[in-house]
Parts: sequence; C-alpha cells; structure tokens
Amino acid sequence: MNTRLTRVLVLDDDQLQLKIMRAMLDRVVGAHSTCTDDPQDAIASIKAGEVDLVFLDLNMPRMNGLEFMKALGSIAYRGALVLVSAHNDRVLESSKDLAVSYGLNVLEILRKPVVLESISAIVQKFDSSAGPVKKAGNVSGKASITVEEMQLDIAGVTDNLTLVYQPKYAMATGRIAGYEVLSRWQQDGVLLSPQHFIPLAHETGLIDELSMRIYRKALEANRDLRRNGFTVEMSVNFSIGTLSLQGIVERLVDMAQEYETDPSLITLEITEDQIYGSIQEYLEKLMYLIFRGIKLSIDDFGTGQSSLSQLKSIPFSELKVDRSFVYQASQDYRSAALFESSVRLARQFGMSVVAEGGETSEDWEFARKLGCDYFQGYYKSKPVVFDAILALLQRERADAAG
Ligand code: G
Ligand code: MN
Repeated sequence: MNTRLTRVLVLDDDQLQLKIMRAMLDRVVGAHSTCTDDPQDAIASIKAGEVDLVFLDLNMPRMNGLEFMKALGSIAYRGALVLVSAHNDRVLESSKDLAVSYGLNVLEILRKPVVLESISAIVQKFDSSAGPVKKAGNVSGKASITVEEMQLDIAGVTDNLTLVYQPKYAMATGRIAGYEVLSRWQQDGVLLSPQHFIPLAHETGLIDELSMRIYRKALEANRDLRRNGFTVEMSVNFSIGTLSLQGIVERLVDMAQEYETDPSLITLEITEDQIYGSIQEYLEKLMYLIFRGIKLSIDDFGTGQSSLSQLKSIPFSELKVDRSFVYQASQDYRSAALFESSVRLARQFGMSVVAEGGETSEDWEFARKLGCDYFQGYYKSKPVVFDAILALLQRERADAAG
C-alpha cells in the first residue's frame, strides 16, 4: 500500500498509453497521478513542487523525450525519474547516463510493455528510498575564486590553498600503502574542490606556479609524517604542461631533497586527457623524472581520448582505473567490461593497478576479484586532513602491534 501518497506524473504523447498508465496508477497511488501529453503542463506541475516521481516515455513520435529530460535537468528537478522505452537495454542505459549527466535521479529504466506489477514495484521502491535523492555530481553553489586571490596565495600573502590526503589501501592486506594528495581552497570556512580553481588556473596561466605550490606543501606534509614515524609513499596530481618549464626535473628533485624526501616515495599522477598533441615533447622530461627515481601514474584511465597510445609511449608504473568504471561495476556490465580490460592491459604492461572511487563493499570485492593491487575510494576512506591521516596510520600500527 502506498502510504506516503507519492505524486506521480506521466508524460506520454500516446493517448491510449496515457489511459493505461492512469488506470494502473489509480490502483497503485490512488488519485495522486497526473497523466499528460503536454510537456509545458508537466514542467509547470514539477516547478510547482507537485511531483515526486516522473515516468517519461522516450519513444514519443510527436515529442522529444530527451529534450524533456534536459529540461528537467535545467529546472533542477530533485524527484525521481523512470525512463520508459521500447528500445533495447543499451539504448536505455545510455539514456540513463545522459539523464544522470543532467543531474537527474534515475530510479529505474523500464522496457515496454509496462505492466501493473512493475509500476507497483517502482512506487514501492521509491517509497522505501529515503525520499528524493540529492542532485548528483554537480559543482555545488556559486563559489568563485578570482585570479587576484590565486595570485596572492601563490605570492605567499594569503594561505588559502590547503591539502587533504586520501589513503590508498593494499587489497592483499587491507592496510594503507600510500595516499593521494588532493588540493582544496579554503573560502569562508569551507573547502572547495579543485574544479573551483584548477580550470581558472589553467586559463590564466597560473597552473604551473599553483602545481609547484601544491608539490611543495605535499613534500612538507610527507616530511611531517616521517617525523611522526611514518615513511609513506605519496601521489601528487601534476599537470603535464608544467613539464615544459625550464629545469623542471631538477627543481622537482631538488625540492624533494630539501624536504628530505626520497624521490622513490613520490608518484606524479598525470591525467591522460592532458597528454594531447605531441607526447614526444614530454617524453624526454618524463624519462628524466623516471631516471631520477620519481614514478609516474596514469590517472582517470579510460576517460581520455588516447589512453592506449599513451600507454604504449610512456613507462607509467601505475594505472588508476577511473571511478566511473569502478563504482557499482558489479551492477553494470559495461563498467565491468571496461574495468576488466583496463586491469588486463595494466598487467600486460607490468603496471600496478589502483581501483579509484569505490564506495561499497561490493565495489571492493569486485576490484579484488579482478586482481587490483590497490583501492582508493570512499568505502575505505574519504580524503582527510593531515591530523586524520596521521591518526589512521597510528591506529593501524597500534592494531598490528596488539
Ligand atoms: O582525478 P583524480 O582521480 O585525481 O580525482 C580524485 C577525486 O576523486 C578527488 O576529488 C576525490 O575527492 C574524489 N574521490 C575519491 N574517492 C571517491 C569516491 O569513492 N567517490 C567519489 N564520488 N569521489 C571520490
Ligand atoms: Mn589523481
């Protein structure tokens, strides 16, 4: 029985289909449904906050369902969405991906013909979920950092750039094997993530200086951990363009020495989509780095344009499988397939593999079965401040001892 009085809206341009849906919904949610063939009407009801659950037919001869989906995204519809279509599963799944990219919460995809049982199951699923799910994946708020603020920080006048650390766990032992350094910007007591300032740094040519500042702070923290008794490997994200700076390899190595950090503790994570154009231009610098003992990791693997050719050219020692393939891989055969072949590729190149962005025990188990070496994701730990990663390391040591 529907006790929460879920308010359902159905958009379909087929009158017979609307009639059938109305009849089924009458049985499931009583009179709380709106069945319409008018997208304007539908948007108006949703904007008025009168809808919790939308059934959208994507196969409407006289109307563009995808367009409507986009409109839902642009009015930031926070309720749930069910996509209905006669298309095959792959088309439906891709439509779902599109909806998610608009920030929509897709509760279910439904193949036609629709039957009473599935409608009832969906409404029940909606009722037992914790209400409308939050908007996914978007940059929150209107935070803005100016070029001046960034320059002041780089000049050392302010100190808003701060680091957090996300542990990377060895899958064989479950213990911390290292961590990734992630940058944040402190503004009015909140920590803003890189998408709020890294793109601006790229646009304004400040990225090199910003990267060097991040690198320095990372070395400082690594030294402080060592002073607390923990010699730990760290990974730092690095923009490949910065490698064209004069004398960059020497600077990186010298700075490591300044902080008494053995270069073998350092991995630079290079996002593959930054390596467009001539790889050869950077290859020389990358090789120098490797010969000086710094390791290279290919980050967000699978999302860039030319991942495979980069693998061929650059001797990365580690591959990080992008979280879009790791997260819920066991429930999506497409993610699973790409995840599995990434692991196999890494093996053939003699690289170690990090599964990034796993959030559940299923994600951990799936990564383990595929033979990943490391796991870095919310399931084990979010990125944390210095004191917290120190505490994690201390707890681990205490547990091992006693
Ligand atoms: O591009 P790169 O892989 O360096 O980005 C790491 C980002 O991924 C960080 O901002 C970090 O906060 C985020 N992240 C790490 N683990 C998880 C996870 O399990 N889930 C989600 N949604 N984000 C994660
Ligand atoms: Mn990274």
